[in-house]
Amino acid sequence: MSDLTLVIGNRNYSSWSLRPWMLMKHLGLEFREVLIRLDTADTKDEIEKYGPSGRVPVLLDGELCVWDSIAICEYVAELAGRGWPQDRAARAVARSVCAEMHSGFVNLRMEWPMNARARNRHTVLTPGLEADIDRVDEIWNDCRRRFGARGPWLFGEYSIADAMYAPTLFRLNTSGARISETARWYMAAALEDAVLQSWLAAAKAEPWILAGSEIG
Ligand SMILES: N[C@@H](CCC(=O)N[C@@H](CS)C(=O)NCC(=O)O)C(=O)O
Repeated sequence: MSDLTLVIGNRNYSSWSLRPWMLMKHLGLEFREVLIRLDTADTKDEIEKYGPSGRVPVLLDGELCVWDSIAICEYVAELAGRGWPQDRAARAVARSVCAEMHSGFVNLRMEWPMNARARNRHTVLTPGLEADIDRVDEIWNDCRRRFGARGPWLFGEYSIADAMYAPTLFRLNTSGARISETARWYMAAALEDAVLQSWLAAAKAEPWILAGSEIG
């Protein structure tokens, strides 16, 4: 039996927290949530009560501590017995696009920080930002075309890849990114997802403002 607690940051701004939270909800796992406000004098001390990296998300399963979004996604997928595509080739591509998101997209991350409830933001499109958006578009097209036949998600059924790209949905939506028709279709369907909508509703109810993420 698992005894799961997911430690997250502000729902409106914490893109890394959103990823395992989305996956765990989609996998139907029950868990408690602990929310730690980011960017306060106590943030580091509060996070250190739960995990060693000074960052959220952190997952506690009884005595076990798992930190870093991708490690948490892997762990809960093992608990649930699903989360990656079943086909080996599809799974390898899913792992590739997850690794690329986890290690890259620096311009997208810095220039369009996640601000889930914000709309109609306008910023200068730098070449680096444009390249990141184009690459996301290319990934979504490729996954949908090759692996998406069995459902609306990147690999048909919901997978870790959709969770890893969930903050990108908010980022592109906030700033009205121009993307291809296939990417728009995926994004529209994924934004309507009830699980994502429940995160957004909670984000909208948060009173806290992080000035550094209020861009555009
Ligand atoms: N590589 C980590 C990144 C986690 C991360 O940067 N989390 C941010 C919130 S989204 C954080 O904890 N910031 C705390 C701080 O900067 O004090 C992961 O994938 O989980």
